[in-house]
Amino acid sequence: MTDRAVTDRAVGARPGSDRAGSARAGSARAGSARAGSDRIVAAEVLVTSPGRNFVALKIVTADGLVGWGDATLNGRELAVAEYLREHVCPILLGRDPARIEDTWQYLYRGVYWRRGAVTMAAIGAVDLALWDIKGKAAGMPVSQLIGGAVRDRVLCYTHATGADTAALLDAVDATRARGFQAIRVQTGVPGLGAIYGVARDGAGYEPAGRGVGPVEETWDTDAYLRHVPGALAEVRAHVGPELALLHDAHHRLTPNQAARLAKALEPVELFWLEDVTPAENQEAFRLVRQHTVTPLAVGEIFNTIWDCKDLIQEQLIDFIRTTVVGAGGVTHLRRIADFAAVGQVRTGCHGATDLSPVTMGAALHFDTWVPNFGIQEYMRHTPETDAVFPHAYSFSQGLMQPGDAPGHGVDIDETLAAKYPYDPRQLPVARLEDGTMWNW
Ligand code: CS2
Ligand code: MG
Repeated sequence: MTDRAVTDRAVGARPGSDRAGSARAGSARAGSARAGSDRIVAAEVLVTSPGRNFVALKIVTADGLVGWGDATLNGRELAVAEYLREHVCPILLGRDPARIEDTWQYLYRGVYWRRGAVTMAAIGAVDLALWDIKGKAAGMPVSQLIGGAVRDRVLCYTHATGADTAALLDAVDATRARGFQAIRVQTGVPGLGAIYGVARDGAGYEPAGRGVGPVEETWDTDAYLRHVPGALAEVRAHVGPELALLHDAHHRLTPNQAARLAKALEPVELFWLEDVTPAENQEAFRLVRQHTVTPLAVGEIFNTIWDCKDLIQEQLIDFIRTTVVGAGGVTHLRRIADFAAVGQVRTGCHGATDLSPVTMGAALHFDTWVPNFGIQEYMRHTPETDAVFPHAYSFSQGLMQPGDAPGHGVDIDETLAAKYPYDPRQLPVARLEDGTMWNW
């Protein structure tokens, strides 16, 4: 274990110590966090790498309750870890853990530099830890606290990938045999080498690789557009009409190319087509929407309701992909979901392996509650990760359920976590054949 491995810096104090006392005085001056009886007495950041890097936040209360949050930002993990350690953990001390909304507003409005992936992942981690504590204090799962489940189990999808169509069909068959009723299908493209989203050599899909710099891949949108509609039509013919099929274009297309692809894929009857075009330019979705009825999903890289606003208001999308860690926790994701319901947009939380089991547990509580639920992404973590993060959630026959443990139901074995020190990893980059940097 290195000193980076675990509990890098415990910012905290025992009840009654000077530090806790002065932090309480600070809260009192702000007139904010004095109502409840409990207080936050420690906030620690833990970085562990059981197969890939995860950042976790542990909040401890004077009553001895422990809450866990996920703060993992794939490929930029230590930025969030430092943000929490230096800027957030010290100001949590002495606050009332029950006042989740006030803490959310304090961290969001208080910083002045609002939004952004790093800030919102840090706020998300605090929020998840506080909901976990509230659940443990009440002896209730998070889904109960936010209004109670409207469904016991939720539909989830996983990924099947193949370097060519034959390999993809085999992968789809194997995935169905595991019980999945919804499958995201990604295929290699003739003439191109390894591409993002397609697992290499049948290995488990993990986008972050080791090495000094990122892996460089070559991308050719015309080759992709020539190949994908036919390949996905073969998958549909192979599986029949009922299996839900999804596809992720990973922000690579121009608006016109995106519209052409979505239109060409209409006969495949996708559950959704994801990230057809970079969503920084949200007007692009107007062009895509005008030309197709293929359902559109976007939002795994969105951080706040402001990123989703126009797309929902103008009904340019069908599914919103934000999840708890990326978008400021359960507190903020609820707002996004309620706003999405106005436009009959359904949820489809991001659930790749770079989101820790803490996010999965909290997302599943949210999923069982949210009225406008669509689907949940689920990629199995490695057995090492599952051992570090014992959890109450489970998968069976294509459905997941969060379990009924108090809080979000995900714990961390700190002794085991300490055996997996931080392991620098890089996400790949893509270039066009002439060397131009492209979206991956
Ligand atoms: C993907 C993710 O799950 C998805 O839909 O887009 O693999 C995403 O690229 C990674 O989570 C990035 O960290
Ligand atoms: Mg995606």
